[in-house]
Amino acid sequence: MDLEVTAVLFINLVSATTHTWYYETSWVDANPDGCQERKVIGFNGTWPLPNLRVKKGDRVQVYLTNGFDDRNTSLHFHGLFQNGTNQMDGPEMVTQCPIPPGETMLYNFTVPDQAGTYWYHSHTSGQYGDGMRGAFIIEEKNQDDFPYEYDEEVVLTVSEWYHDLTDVLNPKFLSLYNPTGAEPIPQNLLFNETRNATWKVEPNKTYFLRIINVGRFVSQYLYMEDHEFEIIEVDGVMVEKNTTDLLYLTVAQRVGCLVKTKNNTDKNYAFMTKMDDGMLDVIPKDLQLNSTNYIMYDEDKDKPEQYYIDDVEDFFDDFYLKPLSKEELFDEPDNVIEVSVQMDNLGNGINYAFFNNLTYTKPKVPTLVTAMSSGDDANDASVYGSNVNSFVLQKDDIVEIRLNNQDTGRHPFHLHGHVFQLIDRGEGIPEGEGDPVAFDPKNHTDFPSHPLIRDTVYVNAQSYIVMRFKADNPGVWFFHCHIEWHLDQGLAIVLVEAPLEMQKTESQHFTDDFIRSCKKNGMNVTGNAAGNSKDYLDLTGENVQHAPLPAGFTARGIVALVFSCIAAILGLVAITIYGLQDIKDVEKRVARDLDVDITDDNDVEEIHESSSSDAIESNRK
Ligand SMILES: *[C@@H]1O[C@H](CO)[C@@H](O)[C@H](O)[C@H]1NC(C)=O
Ligand SMILES: *[C@@H]1O[C@H](CO)[C@@H](O)[C@H](O)[C@H]1NC(C)=O
Ligand SMILES: *[C@@H]1O[C@H](CO)[C@@H](O)[C@H](O)[C@H]1NC(C)=O
Ligand SMILES: *[C@@H]1O[C@H](CO)[C@@H](O)[C@H](O)[C@H]1NC(C)=O
Ligand SMILES: *[C@@H]1O[C@H](CO)[C@@H](O)[C@H](O)[C@H]1NC(C)=O
Ligand SMILES: *[C@@H]1O[C@H](CO)[C@@H](O)[C@H](O)[C@H]1NC(C)=O
Ligand SMILES: *[C@@H]1O[C@H](CO)[C@@H](O)[C@H](O)[C@H]1NC(C)=O
Ligand SMILES: *[C@@H]1O[C@H](CO)[C@@H](O)[C@H](O)[C@H]1NC(C)=O
Ligand SMILES: *[C@@H]1O[C@H](CO)[C@@H](O)[C@H](O)[C@H]1NC(C)=O
Ligand SMILES: *[C@@H]1O[C@H](CO)[C@@H](O)[C@H](O)[C@H]1NC(C)=O
Ligand SMILES: *[C@@H]1O[C@H](CO)[C@@H](O)[C@H](O)[C@H]1NC(C)=O
Ligand SMILES: *[C@@H]1O[C@H](CO)[C@@H](O)[C@H](O)[C@H]1NC(C)=O
Ligand SMILES: [Cu+2]
Repeated sequence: MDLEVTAVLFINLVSATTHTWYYETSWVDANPDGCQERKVIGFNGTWPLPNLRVKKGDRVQVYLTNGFDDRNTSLHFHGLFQNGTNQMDGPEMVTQCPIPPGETMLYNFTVPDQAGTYWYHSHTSGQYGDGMRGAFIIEEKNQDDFPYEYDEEVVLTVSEWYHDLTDVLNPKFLSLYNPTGAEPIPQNLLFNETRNATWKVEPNKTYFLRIINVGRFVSQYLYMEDHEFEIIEVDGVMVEKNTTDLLYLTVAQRVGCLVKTKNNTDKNYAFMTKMDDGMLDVIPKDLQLNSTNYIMYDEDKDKPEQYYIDDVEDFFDDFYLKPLSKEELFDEPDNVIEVSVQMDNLGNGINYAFFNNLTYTKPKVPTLVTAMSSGDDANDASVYGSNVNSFVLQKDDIVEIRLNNQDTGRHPFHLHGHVFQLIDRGEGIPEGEGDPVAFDPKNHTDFPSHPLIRDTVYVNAQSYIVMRFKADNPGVWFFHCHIEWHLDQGLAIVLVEAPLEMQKTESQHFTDDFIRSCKKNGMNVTGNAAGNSKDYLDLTGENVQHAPLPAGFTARGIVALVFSCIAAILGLVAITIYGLQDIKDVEKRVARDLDVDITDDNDVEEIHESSSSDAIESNRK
């Protein structure tokens, strides 16, 4: 299926391959869970997308053509450093303008110092949840450099799956009628983009299993009947072997494990995946949380039944993994970024996610454009806008991020362009069992001398994580919750690292493709967050978040109000996002009753905040 154009270059006896791939996005019909056919995003009319494979040091050239006629796209290579090629990182409005319909963008970069299990996905709202995702594997240049022995390598992606498209789910989710921010409930779990899957194995072998959670929401537990996982890699970082029978993988995390097969083919075994149902706001009766797949030794023998374990809460805690690099704990930080996470409603009634009271709001030009064009002002965080939540870092600073989670859910955070040391992680405090606990720099357990290193970590409910990294990769790097719903709610900050270094570096200057995408979007390739390139300190006209709720008005108040309105109209007693099938119509009718100005195309973003909050106020009187 891959038409790969390969050129081998010999430079001073060092060989590096250039891989060139051409892909065009399009809608494809698929039925991955065997329960419902739907549209998914394919490349060149095919889905699932290919697993891409390169070697350390190789050059990658992916020509991505936007084959849609009504929407933008983008492509992110998750976990890659993009050292010197920040514009190839992918997130739209952070490091590039979105690729408009009909346009092509060349993603052109090398992978000089990374090897391991990575993946690629669209960084345009919701698209990867609609299937635009695949594995990206970087092998060692010489197999001898790989620190463990194995017989065969196997890639395995897991994810949760929805029968509805993002186009249907997102407007319901980010809606005045979903004031608690309940995330859509998935219908199934996928295993290698299908269900009831078979992994054919041979006896007496050691497999290197590269597992990637390519989902958009739920973490998964993985466990096998009578087989163990020997963890050797997390997120591209090799670690000392540690054995477990129960893995926990948040979305975007990867784990590389050795799995030793039995010495006979007497029977087949179950390979289970289970949703972290603690993340679901409601659990529909017919939702299967456990999913059975098959480790197949002999196809003539019976398929295994579901395999049960006592307790999933006792999963392997990655905090204790020891990187083989033996990298020591970084010194005391030069720069401490302290952020707290909350979810709350703004004046339009919609539930947003906040870092330090700011919900990420896209600037008018990509933040990288501002960093490259603002000269010395690039060191002044204000040019990136008051609602982008940017932090400027200086070259080679040791940076510490202290993240205090005031929300009652667990969240997986990802930093682009780096791996980081996870130096502390507090225990979770379940909802109703106490107040959130923040990291206390004056009173904490000793940091590990050789901490865990990876690119995606979870923070527990109402608790904290502390991370350190060295700012040795000039660029604009997104730091965000990898739950796509939460990113759409604005759970992101932007780190602007050594912008003056970037301005001086030839390879960071924009390619023709980059400039063309911006022009086609009507965006300049200079300017501050407001698009102003005359006075970078003048942010007049920048995008900002909606006004706060009127004083004294709470989410609970909105729930009561909205539910009673809906109940009044439809005669329903209770309603959850799951089952809100006819929201489009309901919305219009409720809006009319509330006297909310809702546009005909039903775009909730276009509700005028003044009129909607006025409407709420007047209804309360
Ligand atoms: C994808 O389609 C384009 C034309 O749209 C073609 O040039 C390219 O070779 C195809 N790529 C693959 C991998 O088949
Ligand atoms: C998996 O098994 C379930 C239950 O038997 C069935 O409904 C579904 O269609 C199967 N899916 C696939 C992809 O085989
Ligand atoms: C990719 O980037 C390299 C390094 O800048 C450059 O030499 C090469 O020409 C680029 N590839 C294409 C197809 O433009
Ligand atoms: C998953 O799919 C990939 C690509 O089709 C395949 O190479 C791999 O063997 C599959 N993994 C398992 C565990 O079956
Ligand atoms: C096969 O494995 C079992 C369990 O590990 C062991 O007890 C047995 O001795 C092994 N048999 C052979 C022939 O190696
Ligand atoms: C597995 O290896 C053991 C020990 O080498 C051998 O006795 C046994 O026959 C092998 N099993 C199979 C199914 O090949
Ligand atoms: C799902 O798996 C867990 C752990 O094995 C088990 O306790 C539970 O009963 C299973 N649920 C169903 C519906 O099979
Ligand atoms: C393995 O993990 C356990 C905790 O799960 C930890 O106590 C131990 O130090 C780890 N050992 C290695 C070598 O990673
Ligand atoms: C966020 O807002 C609350 C309430 O207005 C205030 O107490 C807190 O200091 C603010 N936090 C930050 C980091 O600005
Ligand atoms: C330090 O933290 C521990 C455990 O979190 C707590 O029990 C103790 O009261 C704290 N001590 C001070 C002085 O805050
Ligand atoms: C980026 O490259 C520079 C040198 O070219 C190196 O010092 C630095 O460690 C690299 N950063 C990362 C994150 O790989
Ligand atoms: C682009 O820049 C020009 C000149 O600074 C300005 O007149 C124009 O309004 C800008 N366009 C946008 C879309 O910001
Ligand atoms: Cu989250």
